[in-house]
Amino acid sequence: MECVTSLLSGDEAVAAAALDAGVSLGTGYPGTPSTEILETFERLGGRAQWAPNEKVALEVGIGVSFAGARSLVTMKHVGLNVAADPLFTVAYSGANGALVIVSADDPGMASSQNEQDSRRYAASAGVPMLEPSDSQEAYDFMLRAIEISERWHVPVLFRMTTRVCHSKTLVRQGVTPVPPPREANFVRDIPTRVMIPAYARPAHRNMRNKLAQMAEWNEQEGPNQTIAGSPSLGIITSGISYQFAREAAPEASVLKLGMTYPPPVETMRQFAKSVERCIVIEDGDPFLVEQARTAGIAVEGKAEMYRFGELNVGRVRRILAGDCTPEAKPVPGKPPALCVGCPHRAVFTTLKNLDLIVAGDIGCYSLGVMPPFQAMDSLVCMGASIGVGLGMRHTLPPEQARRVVSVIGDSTFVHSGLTGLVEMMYNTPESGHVLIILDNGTTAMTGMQEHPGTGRRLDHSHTGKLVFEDVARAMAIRNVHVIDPTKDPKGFEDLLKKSLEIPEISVIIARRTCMLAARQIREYERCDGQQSN
Ligand SMILES: Cc1ncc(C[n+]2csc(CCOP(=O)(O)OP(=O)(O)O)c2C)c(N)n1
Ligand code: SF4
Repeated sequence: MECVTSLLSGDEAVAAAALDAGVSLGTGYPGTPSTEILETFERLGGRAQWAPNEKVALEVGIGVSFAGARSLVTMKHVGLNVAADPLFTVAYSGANGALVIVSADDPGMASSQNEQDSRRYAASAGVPMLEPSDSQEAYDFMLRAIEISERWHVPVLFRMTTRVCHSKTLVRQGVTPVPPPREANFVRDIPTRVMIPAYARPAHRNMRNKLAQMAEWNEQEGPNQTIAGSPSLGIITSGISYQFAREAAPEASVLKLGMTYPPPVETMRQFAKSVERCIVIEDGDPFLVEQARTAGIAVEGKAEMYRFGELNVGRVRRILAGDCTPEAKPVPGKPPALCVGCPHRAVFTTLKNLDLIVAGDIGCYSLGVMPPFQAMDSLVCMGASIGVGLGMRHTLPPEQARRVVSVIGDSTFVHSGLTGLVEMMYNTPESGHVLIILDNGTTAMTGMQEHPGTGRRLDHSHTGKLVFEDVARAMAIRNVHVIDPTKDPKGFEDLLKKSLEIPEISVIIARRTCMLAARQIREYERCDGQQSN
């Protein structure tokens, strides 16, 4: 492989490493800040596809790995919750070809509904975790992750954070030779891959043994680095926090951990002993602090107030100084708003005018909560609008129950609304229920990705299409309507009122293409020779 140096974001570096390592299939579900990994992988010539959701993406990745080929699965941190079920069991069955799962965390919630720390999943599922701190490490560690996965036959978690995903640094490719991937080939191995209790019990023990071996390897050869400095201050850190710590205290001795689970406890102990004061600088949860203290290593951690939001150089200086005085409030930016001409506007105008109780969901349309609409009463996680709406319908007094509607985007409906619709059909509230699917023909919020409802693949080529009205009718739902609320606001209002009056379930598909995506979609359709809807 030729050596090249280029300026890459962390996401691009992961994609480049996956390509250089011969990853056979990249699969995932969009989510900021991870989305660009698969888009880049496809652009570079890799085989990449969007799954309906993260659970399916991981399951496909597991299948690729069981077939002996290399797979990359990408998602944002909350996606790991959706993929947690297969994750915890593939931790037992293990991988054959490399299985690397990127989970991109969003400390500070630039574009997320929570700031959970993916490192907890590594410890909880018993899966090794690597954490790059810049694009070069994103590239190098991805190659390491593939090596670890195939050496111990384990899935590997790869934690990135917003700044590592999106910042660009120089990356030198092609320096480390990568063992070539094996040909995909099915070899039967029932006790390893069929996790009935009889096989899962020894598999759990085997997984713990492998973790112990990996911990030992991490001590000796792991991607960790000690930077000698003043003996009076030692900093244990990982990921992007390393960059902040270096700038905040250039004189300090630093232990930068690249593999944070299983942690190299003895290396941490020796390092802590070598300095007068040892402090852990990490974003998110006090994960490394807890790992160190559990092993009896005396380290300082950050004060609780620094658990919230992203770290930066200034905040790290404050942590080092033990400064717990209130921080200056960031200058408020312009509040986000739906685009002028956005098709969601007509829907939220009607929801507000009718003063409905709106169980909402996640997407551009979450902005329906902002003025001038303020027409969203709940937002929990992708797909939750339907269940939450049904729960309210089941229990509110009848005059309130009849005002409840669930509102969900098209990509979100495919991701995790389908089973909610089954619940709606199966456990119908006495007053019925109304679901509005906002079909703007794209996954707008994360940058216009395709999904099964668009009928186009990740590379925008034509494929099978999930037709929402057909799905609803196939579930024996009688009241299924398709309308463009922007074109016919009065018709939409009348339809909604009528649907709320009857004690039955109704699905209203509010269909109009996202204004920003419309031109591009017309172009894809022209190429496909298809008719625009
Ligand atoms: C489990 C999970 N995966 C991914 C995301 C990131 N995300 C938030 S909403 C969304 C989809 C939005 O698309 P759609 O429902 O079509 O609404 P639109 O933005 O087009 O209005 C995605 C991918 C998330 N919040 N949670
Ligand atoms: S990107 Fe599209 S869906 Fe999102 S606010 Fe703008 S017009 Fe609406």
